[in-house]
Amino acid sequence: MRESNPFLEEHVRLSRRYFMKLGVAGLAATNALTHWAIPARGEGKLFPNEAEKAERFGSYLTPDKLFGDVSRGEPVPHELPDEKKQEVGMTRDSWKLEVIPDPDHPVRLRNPMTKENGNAIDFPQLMALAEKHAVRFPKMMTCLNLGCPLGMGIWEGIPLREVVWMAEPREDLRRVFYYGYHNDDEKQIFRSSLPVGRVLEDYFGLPPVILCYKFNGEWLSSERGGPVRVVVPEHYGFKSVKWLSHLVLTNYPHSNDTYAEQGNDVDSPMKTFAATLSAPRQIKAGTELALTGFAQCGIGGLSKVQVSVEPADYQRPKDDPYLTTAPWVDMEILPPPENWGGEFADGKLPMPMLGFDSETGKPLKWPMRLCAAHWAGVHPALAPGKYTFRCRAIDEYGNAQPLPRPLRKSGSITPEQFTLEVT
Ligand SMILES: Nc1nc2c(c(=O)[nH]1)N[C@H]1C(S)=C(S)[C@@H](COP(=O)(O)O)O[C@H]1N2
Ligand SMILES: [Mo]
Repeated sequence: MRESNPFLEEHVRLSRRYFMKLGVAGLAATNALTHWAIPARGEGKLFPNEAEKAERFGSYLTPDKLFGDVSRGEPVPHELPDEKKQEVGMTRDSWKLEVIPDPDHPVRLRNPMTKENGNAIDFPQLMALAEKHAVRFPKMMTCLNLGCPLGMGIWEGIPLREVVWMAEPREDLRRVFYYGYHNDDEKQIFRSSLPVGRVLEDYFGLPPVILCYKFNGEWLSSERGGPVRVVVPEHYGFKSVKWLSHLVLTNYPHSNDTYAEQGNDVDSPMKTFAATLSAPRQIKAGTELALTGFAQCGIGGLSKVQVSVEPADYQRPKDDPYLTTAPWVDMEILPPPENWGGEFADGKLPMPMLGFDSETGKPLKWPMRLCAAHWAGVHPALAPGKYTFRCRAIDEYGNAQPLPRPLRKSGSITPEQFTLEVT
């Protein structure tokens, strides 16, 4: 058994309070969370096991060192020695951002910003812009190709549009391409893109697309993409390019994201889904199931989390591929945490924060879009046998999520499902 883990305390505290209110024997289940053995990090960051997941979402915000890392490159840029980082612009002292027209699909710029002309943007200039324009907001980082989100963070930066306007675009600007340091090897480039409209305006009350330089109140670490990365609030991780070095303003009307090359859906925003953190795989007959978990509140919002338990040999009706007739039981979405975790002193968030009331420091809406929500609940006791356990979310519009997609590579598209044995 390992020592109690401070990162798990908030999830345990909230779910314990929930179970106490119900007077259920769920305490044992939530206590068990704190005694999971946490394996060495590494590969596990991409495919976390139960214990790592519990740790990643044990407090509302994920500390940097527990965050999942998806970085390409030979070598991976954040593992370069410090001297090399300094040489290639991967430190705050040496960082430069060029803003240039696309040579193949030009845009007229009055003020292209390049190292050659001596007017590329540097970190002190970015900080000067931050004094006027800095924003912060909470967002979950999720890789389109991985089931488990990489973590939940507070991202701080300046709206990308401020820098686009500085280049004084005059004509033909349709998209913004951007990429980061890639070992000066064309083949290693990791590029993403956005329509200019999304850069210049914030649709549907979304936070702006930012040039991000702080994560959970600290300078953005090299692993998270520091000194500066793009963060696109509503998108999967691949739009949030790390070690940003170039903005390319283009008249090309299509996305040319590196991620499109592997058959991914590169334009659909983050989906809503729910999953368990603590759920038995084996249980005694007559014992209620004490369950806890997290949800990703995607672009469709989140109104409910539900679980269902059906006999494993049950022949599901052929005309119900989306499981509408499964015996769904509502779970309870837990309230905002008192201690937000992450690296914030006292677990308090700095204000102002987009989506929060500055006076009270509380979120204006709960659960928050594009963020995590934690849940807990109890499923009635079962007779001995083998069962199929499922978990799903219901979005703000009443749709069960994730809704099916005819392309597997479009984010989490299958509800969580596992076998439960009752003895
Ligand atoms: N320059 C660069 N940016 C990148 C990547 C990369 O390999 N290189 N990976 C992307 C992908 S696919 C994801 S899911 C996110 C992961 O962000 P994180 O490592 O901070 O969790 O970063 C994105 N930004
Ligand atoms: Mo990703």
